[in-house]
Amino acid sequence: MNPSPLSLLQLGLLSGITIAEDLKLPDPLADASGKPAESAEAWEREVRPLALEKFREHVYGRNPVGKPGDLKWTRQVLEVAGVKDQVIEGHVTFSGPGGAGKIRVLMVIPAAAKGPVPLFLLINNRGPELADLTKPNGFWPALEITRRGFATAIFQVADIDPDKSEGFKDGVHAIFDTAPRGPDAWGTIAAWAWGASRVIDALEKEPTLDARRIAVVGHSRGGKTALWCGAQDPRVALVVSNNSGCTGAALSRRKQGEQLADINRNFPHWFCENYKRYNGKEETLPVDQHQLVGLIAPRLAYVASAADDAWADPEGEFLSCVHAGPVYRLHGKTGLEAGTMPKPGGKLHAGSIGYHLRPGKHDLTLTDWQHFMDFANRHWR
Ligand code: GTR
Repeated sequence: MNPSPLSLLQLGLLSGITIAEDLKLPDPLADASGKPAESAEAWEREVRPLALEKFREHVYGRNPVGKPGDLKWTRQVLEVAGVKDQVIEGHVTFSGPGGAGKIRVLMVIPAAAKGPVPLFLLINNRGPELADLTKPNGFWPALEITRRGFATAIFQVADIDPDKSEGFKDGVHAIFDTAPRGPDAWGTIAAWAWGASRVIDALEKEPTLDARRIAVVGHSRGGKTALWCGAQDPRVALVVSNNSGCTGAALSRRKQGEQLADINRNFPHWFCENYKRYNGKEETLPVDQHQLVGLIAPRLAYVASAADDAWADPEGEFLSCVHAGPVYRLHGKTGLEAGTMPKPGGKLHAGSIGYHLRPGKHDLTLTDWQHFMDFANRHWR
């Protein structure tokens, strides 16, 4: 990776220049009056609700519903040829004014599990064939995850909202959007994040799982979803963002790789209408993405970049982790262990924010998963 002159300047923070001065990032500790919170309690009371509101209003949109009153989880054990682990197929069902919804979940629990096991829940934004346990793949290496002692589950984003711009006529929008949609109505990423929380509603009751050690993992658009889910849902103990890029972990104000005008043009359904007002005017956004990582504090956050993934701006993803640090430190935690971006192949696993830079292109691979599991082992065991 050859950093541009601009990013070298921004990485000048490593030699004492702070990027906050270069990019004028919003202070992740500031309350409504602009004063930094002085304790974790004050931050939780004054800053967290405010930051969540800003992300709802200007970026992801507002959900019209929380946990539906009639949410149900039905499941059965499946026999899969050649798989010794316990395989469970279940459905989360719910309804709203516009009809009923159903999310299929496939879960694998290590055969050797002796007590409640931690879970890696993958938000699958690719094809359902990746959930076929008879065809091992790096995107969801289920049997490698169970071999290392974790349970894992997967669901398809399309079960919540198909990934297309059709005027919000299908998926959970058709079920729950009654009033005409306002400029802050939820987009598709918010809908997926809501769906991930509904899967957690179901899985937190599974007796073989440890509900205090649930990791939510997403790649790219799924990574944006994992971050927004974890920012809002305190049951997520570890949020994993893989190559999430623009409106995921990458700082918008850097305007490197994919920018707001690109994402809002190509994916007009992902975010709320208000977000389009900031196309080309990233510096006027009331928030930036380091605050999203900060909203995960004091829980564990993990950001993974790929060295050849310039579209996702690896440096911008790394710098969000750096600038979420003050929120972690206020909570008595180390954010990233160091402010220096690792070289390709390098990782930072000691702090409550983990990071690695995988050599290669935009993808979710077994190498990424090995890092996620190493990080979880280090902090959970
Ligand atoms: C790209 C998009 C990115 C990222 C990616 C993906 O086309 O520009 O923001 O989400 O798709 O999901 O793979």
